[in-house]
Amino acid sequence: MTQQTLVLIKPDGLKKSLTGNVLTRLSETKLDIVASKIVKVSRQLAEQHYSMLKDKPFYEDLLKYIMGDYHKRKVMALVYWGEDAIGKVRQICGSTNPEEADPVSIRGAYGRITTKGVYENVIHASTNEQEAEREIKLWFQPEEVIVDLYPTKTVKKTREERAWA
Ligand code: IDP
Ligand code: MG
Repeated sequence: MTQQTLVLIKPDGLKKSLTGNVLTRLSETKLDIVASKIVKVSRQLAEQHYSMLKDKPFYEDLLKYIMGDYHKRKVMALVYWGEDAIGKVRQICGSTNPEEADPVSIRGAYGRITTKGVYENVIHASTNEQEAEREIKLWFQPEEVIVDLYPTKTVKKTREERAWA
């Protein structure tokens, strides 16, 4: 089944110069990258991305983590696309808890738990198709993705935009 999945290289991954390593590991999947960008994560985007976890005790620290308060204020966002994309990417990521993750997985190899209890696990990947759709639509606009993943509509935008001078 052809699927798409959202991948984020989190601020700890960028701070530790792990981008190349992570992308190399993900290339084992032979999936296509169909979108990518560097994002400065706002509080609003962080809250929307982790809305399902808002009742967890680690929620505030998680927001700070993904916004880059502890590392660099940026994440790399990508969409991977192809056969069984969701499972293939999750497999290489490893378990959520980096101490329990397979040592050769990305999280097992590069993740850590901070003394504050935050799981700094380097990478985010969608867990199912519903989550992938919600997350891809949150992080990317249709024109930023080079294939048609979901139905679109034409809207007239009137707000002023910044352009190269
Ligand atoms: P996932 O990233 O493997 O899908 P989720 O349960 O969706 O795991 O949690 C999102 C993120 O929240 C994790 O990647 C991790 O950074 C953080 N997190 C999850 N559970 C815990 C926890 O028990 N303690 C601290 N941080 C956690
Ligand atoms: Mg999750």
